[in-house]
Amino acid sequence: MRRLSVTITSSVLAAYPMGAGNAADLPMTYLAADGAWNGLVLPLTWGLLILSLAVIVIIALLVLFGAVPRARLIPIQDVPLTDSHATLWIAIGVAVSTLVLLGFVGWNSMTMAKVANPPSEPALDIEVRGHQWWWEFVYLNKDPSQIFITANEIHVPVGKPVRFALKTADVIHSFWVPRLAGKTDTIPGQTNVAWFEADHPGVYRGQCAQYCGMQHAHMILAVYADRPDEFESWRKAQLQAAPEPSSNEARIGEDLFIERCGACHAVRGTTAMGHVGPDLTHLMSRNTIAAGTLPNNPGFLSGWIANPQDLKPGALMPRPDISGSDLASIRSFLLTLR
Ligand code: HEC
Ligand SMILES: [Cu+2]
Repeated sequence: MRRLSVTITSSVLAAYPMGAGNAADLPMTYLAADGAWNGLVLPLTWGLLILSLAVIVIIALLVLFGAVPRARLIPIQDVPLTDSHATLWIAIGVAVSTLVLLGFVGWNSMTMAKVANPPSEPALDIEVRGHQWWWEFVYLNKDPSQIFITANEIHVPVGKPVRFALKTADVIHSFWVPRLAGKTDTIPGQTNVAWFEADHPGVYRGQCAQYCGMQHAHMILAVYADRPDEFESWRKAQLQAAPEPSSNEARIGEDLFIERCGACHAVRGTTAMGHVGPDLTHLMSRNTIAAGTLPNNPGFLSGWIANPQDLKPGALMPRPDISGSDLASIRSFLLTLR
């Protein structure tokens, strides 16, 4: 169903260029590090992986060895109940595993202590709110005029630690950007704290890592690690309110948007102030919509507004009962939100 409607919308509007790189296409791995947090944890990850593989191989070899019929089989009733030879091997086995496990407990505790806090005072504090099935990001600041909200895509300055206050609007989600840091759950009624630092400029894919309902798999996020000057100009742009629409159609679209969509979506600079769905003030600065599910271009935008349930079944945005011309006006308003 989804593929069908995607094909229809994309072929109808194939003339529009696709947004640059969908985060959903990026690989996810925790076995490579791109920043301080994962850099500190990676040796432990590999250590545990190698140990676990070694245990599997050793146990498998011992089982094989035990299963191979020996020249002289002892009838079961002749096997002594206690055998000092066997007890010795059991003692050796228990001692070796205990020592190895204790070693890992120590290594684990040391690593946890190292990543408990960022190496230096964070350059940025972001409040993350998990929603079924998208991410809301509030860029916190002591100065209220510097606070802004965005969704599903975050920009961070490269080479600087960023701290996250993790909350949820509904159920338990888990904030996970594997190349940068491990998972941290968002738990109702609680604020968890996480941090990471990106070493290289680039895009890192993240994903909700705690099953949270029907569209859990389409709860993707993207972290854009920008050079400090790029980050600063992005931040300045995000702080701006939406511009006054210049075309007539976009102006009509704005009124329709406020009336039809404003209870759930906010566009700063207008009277649309809902917070049920993503803040759309700078919608067109994002590469994807619907939490990394679709590229953000006029085609998918139309398809999404016309019937979100077709593209992301179960999403908490209802199918609006709207005429084609109203939809076109709303779309031309949305396209002004850069
Ligand atoms: C009942 C609340 C509600 C109403 C009404 C509503 N939306 Fe939404 N909208 C949502 C939610 C929730 C999402 C997030 C869906 C997801 O990704 O799972 C969303 C997502 C979107 C997105 C994608 C944003 C992004 O960055 O991913 C756009 C664009 C959008 N809505 C436009 C509209 C328009 C235009 C209207 C009016 C015709 C509208 N919405 C009406 C709740 C609503
Ligand atoms: Cu989730």
